[in-house]
Amino acid sequence: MESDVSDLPEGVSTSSEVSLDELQLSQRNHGMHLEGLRYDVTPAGMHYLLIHFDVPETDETDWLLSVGGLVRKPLELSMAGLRSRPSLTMPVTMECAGNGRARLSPRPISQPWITEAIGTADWTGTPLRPILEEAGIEDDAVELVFRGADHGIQGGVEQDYERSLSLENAMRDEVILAYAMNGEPLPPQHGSPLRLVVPGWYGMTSVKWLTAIEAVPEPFRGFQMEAYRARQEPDEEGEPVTRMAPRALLVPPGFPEFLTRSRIVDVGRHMLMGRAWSGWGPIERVDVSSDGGATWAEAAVGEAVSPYAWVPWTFWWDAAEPGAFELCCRATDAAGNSQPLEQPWNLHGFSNNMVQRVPVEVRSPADP
Ligand SMILES: Nc1nc2c(c(=O)[nH]1)N[C@H]1C(S)=C(S)[C@@H](COP(=O)(O)O)O[C@H]1N2
Ligand SMILES: [Mo]
Repeated sequence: MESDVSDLPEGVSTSSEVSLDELQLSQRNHGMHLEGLRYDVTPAGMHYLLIHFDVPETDETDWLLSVGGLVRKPLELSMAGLRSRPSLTMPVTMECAGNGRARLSPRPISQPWITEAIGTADWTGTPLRPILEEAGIEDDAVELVFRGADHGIQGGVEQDYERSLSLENAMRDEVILAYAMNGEPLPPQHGSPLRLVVPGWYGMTSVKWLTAIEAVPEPFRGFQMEAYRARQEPDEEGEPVTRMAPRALLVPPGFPEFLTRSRIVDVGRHMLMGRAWSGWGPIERVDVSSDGGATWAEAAVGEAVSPYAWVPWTFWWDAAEPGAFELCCRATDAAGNSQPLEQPWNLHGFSNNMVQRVPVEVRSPADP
């Protein structure tokens, strides 16, 4: 869907070419290489990154997490203390809410993701709920605000990175304070020494470099809460961005052309593989198209390595004739949510889960 370009709001561009500012953002915040979809758990260096400001200088030896605000017993927790508490390790698929933004028209000017703002890491941490119970949340608290150690200016507002969760969402069993990723201490860029991990939600919720948790009596209206809302107009209230919309991605088959990354495969049968996930429930089916979404056939869906991780899927593609094809894949979750063929537009480019399109040239083996 195209928005009306006659009165273009600030912060969007009608050019399909990204600016140097966006290039700079996309170098600091790299995506996952799509061939990395072959791994159940993404190698840490391949996992996407989104860092709003700078990676802060942190030291695990004197790190203290404070739990305060409307609590009966404020806590100061050291990393040694957090590590000695019960631990939980689980693979969690995380996706940036801005994934898919770069193809929108007009394009919201921000980190220009195409489809690669994803990854699945094996996070280890301690469940949040027992800590909240120990602190004793007062009855008049409605939300928890999670504060990161990073600081900067966004939208003209100087801020620490802060996001909130309702008590109900924060108390869920799968919400952890993570100190390890893929069996190693968190790397600096992923939140060392401590981060929140909220499975099923878009990544902005999983606050990195976590220094404070504060119980508050009103819904928190900080910058990062107001920013992550889907709106058509700047002055609209909009809908909060929460859980991940379903998405399937495929490992691009064959080999790529360097600049365009378009694919070349030989005539024959090819096993396509990919992953699919949704924050709204298990993946029920994945469909594949080789004609740009005109016709679809069902893929074989495998087992996820955890309830919060993507599922693998495979599909035998019979590329019988040479020519130009467009591969697409589409996930449907148990709640009945699926992926559109046309991209949903909003002012900041959130939750664009339009189906992936991979142009492929099928050549006969005799072609040079
Ligand atoms: N403190 C802090 N936490 C943060 C961010 C940030 O900039 N600062 N970025 C958020 C966003 S938008 C995303 S998508 C995820 C990315 O996590 P990753 O970089 O470990 O993949 O972290 C979230 N947590
Ligand atoms: Mo993000």
